[in-house]
Amino acid sequence: NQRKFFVGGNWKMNGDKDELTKICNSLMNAKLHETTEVVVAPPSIYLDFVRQKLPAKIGVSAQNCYKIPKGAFTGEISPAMIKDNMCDWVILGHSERRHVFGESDHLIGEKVKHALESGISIIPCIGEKLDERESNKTNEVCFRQLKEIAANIKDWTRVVVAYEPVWAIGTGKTASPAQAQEVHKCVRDWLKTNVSEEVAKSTRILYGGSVTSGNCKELASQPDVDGFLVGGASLKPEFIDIINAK
Ligand code: G2H
Repeated sequence: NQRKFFVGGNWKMNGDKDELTKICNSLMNAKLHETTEVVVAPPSIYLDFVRQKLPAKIGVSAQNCYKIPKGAFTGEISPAMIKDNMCDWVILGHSERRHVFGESDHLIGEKVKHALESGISIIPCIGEKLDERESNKTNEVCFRQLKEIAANIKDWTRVVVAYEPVWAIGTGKTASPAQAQEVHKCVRDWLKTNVSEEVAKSTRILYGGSVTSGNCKELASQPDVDGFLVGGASLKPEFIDIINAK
C-alpha cells in the first residue's frame, strides 16, 4: 500500500486563541507516528495564528474557500489568501457547507478547480444523508458528488477524498468498519473506472463521522480506509490516539 495514512482535524467553528494554543501544544508535545500525515483545519480567522505555532510537518488547512482569487465577495476567502498565510490545504464540500449553507455540487466543482489551479491541496468531501442511505442511494449520491469533483481535477497528487456519511456526523453514530469499507471500496472502484487505475491506487480516501479513540483502530484496519477527517474528537486529547491509530 503506497498510501500514507492521513488524519485531518476539522475544528469547525470552535476554539479561541487560548484553546487553540493548548491543542497546538499538545500536538507538539505528543509522539506522533511518522507514518501519519497530519493536517488541522482551524476557523479561517485563526489560520495564521495556528500556522505560526505548529511545526511545518503538520499541515494547516482552511475549512472552505471561494472559487476566484479576489473581489467583491463579502465574507469569503480565496486559495491565494490561504497560501499567503503559508497554509497548503482546504476542505471543500463538507456536508455542513452542502446542507447548512446550500452549496451545490456544481459550485463545489468550481471551487475544486480554482483551489488546485491556485496551488493548494484539497480535501473534497462526499457522503449521503440518512434517507438516501435508507433508500439504497448511497453509491448514487456519492458518485454524483464525486463526478463533479473529479471533472475538475487534473493533478490527483494534491487530492485527498473524504467520505463522510451525513447521518454519522456529530451524532455519535459511526458507520461500522464494514459499512465504511464498503463505500470506500466503491469509491476506489469508481476512480479506477472513471479516472485511472493509478489514481485509484494512490488516492487516499478518508472516513469522517464520529471518529473517536475507541473506534479508530478497527476503522483504520479496513483495506480502503486511508485515514480520517475528525471533527469533535480533534479538539480533545484523544486526537493523538486517532493520529496514531495506524
Ligand atoms: C464530520 C466530522 C469532521 P465529527 O463532519 O469532518 O465531524 O467527527 O464531529 O462527526
